[in-house]
Amino acid sequence: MNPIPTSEQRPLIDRLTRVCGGAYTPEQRRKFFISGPQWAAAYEGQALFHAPTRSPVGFEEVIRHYGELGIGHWATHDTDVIPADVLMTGEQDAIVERIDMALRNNGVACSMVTTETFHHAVFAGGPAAESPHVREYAAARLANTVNIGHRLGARYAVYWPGSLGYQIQGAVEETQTLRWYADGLNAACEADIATAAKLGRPTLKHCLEAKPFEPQAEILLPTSDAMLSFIASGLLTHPEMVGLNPEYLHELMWGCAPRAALARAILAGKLWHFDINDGYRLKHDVDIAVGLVNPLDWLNVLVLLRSHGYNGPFNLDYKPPRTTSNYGVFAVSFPTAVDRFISLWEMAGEVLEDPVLREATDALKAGGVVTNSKDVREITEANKELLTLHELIGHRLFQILLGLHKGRSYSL
Ligand code: 3MF
Ligand code: MG
Ligand code: MG
Repeated sequence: MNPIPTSEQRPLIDRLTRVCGGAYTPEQRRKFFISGPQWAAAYEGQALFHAPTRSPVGFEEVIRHYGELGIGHWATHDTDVIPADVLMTGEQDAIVERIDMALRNNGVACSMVTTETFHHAVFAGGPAAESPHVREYAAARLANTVNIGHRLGARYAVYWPGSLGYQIQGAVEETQTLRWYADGLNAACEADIATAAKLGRPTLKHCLEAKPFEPQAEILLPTSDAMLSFIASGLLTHPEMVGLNPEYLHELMWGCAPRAALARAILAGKLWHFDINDGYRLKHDVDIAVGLVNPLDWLNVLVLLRSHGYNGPFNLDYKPPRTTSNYGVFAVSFPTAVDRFISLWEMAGEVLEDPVLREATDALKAGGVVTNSKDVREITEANKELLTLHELIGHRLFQILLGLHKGRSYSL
């Protein structure tokens, strides 16, 4: 092939994307509670060892693209859209007005707001640092974000306490830090209750998001399970207002089965929000788009969520790779991520209806014939053949993932 001139590269991307087929329409995409974060679309490709590869993109452009693509919801950190030094000033109000206008003009709703308590130098010691001034400032930031959320019509607030931990052992007393962290959340809930009452709106759902490593060396609440125990610890004044925003990759990173973490959150009644992405076990937070690494696991995750009637947001918290251009972010990255998610969701529906899977699981639950329930040998023998169905179930899920249950199209 000859070298491709720059002017022909976008048409090539567009043509090959069309050839891939299988795209859903914006109207179909809008039927799902899918949210696109400001920070995902605006990510410029920078990291500790990486210079940016894309140019900055503001919220007006992101919201316009989301509207066109059929991503019906938008989420943001406070500082993604409001520079830290004008937060809580009149300038903030003017920006929030512009956001509201952009959302209305593009038929996009704000689903979630979140406070950045990990990036700015003021949070070098974390959001629950020793200094009472830092903690007071953090609490004011959380309350301010809650108010922005109400102003924009959000129903969720998310908290990723990224820097709640330490680099240097012994420098932080864990119980004290966790108490201080709870004070911040309590202040956010109190502010929410007051604002919601004033506006006649329901209070927000406050969702904690865990990540096992990064950006601190040691993390005080590294997993969704740790957060469940924190919610139940007695430190929160409104535990009923606080639930979870698990992130698929964050659970995978520590070696967990994400589906099992989600199951525990469902049993606790705390699965309220879900960050969807993909990546690898025991690696750093690569934030690859949903389904590109573990599609079979993702199918199983969505079967669990569909069968339990999960109706919260699916938040596209991934990072378009550094190799994707500004153009590619909206031409390829977001539409394909959304469409893989919807394909997997549809397949999860097929799994739940599939006659082979249904009969196999029913048979396993029926078990074999046992006459003496204390006879260990008889019980073992009675179920021995049936248990082969576990492997057959795996095969059938693979067939559904690849569409092979409808017949193979490749000719021998
Ligand atoms: C970091 C994350 C965060 C959180 C966000 C929401 C930058 O790994 O996943 O995204 O999702 O802060 O509160
Ligand atoms: Mg992540
Ligand atoms: Mg996340």
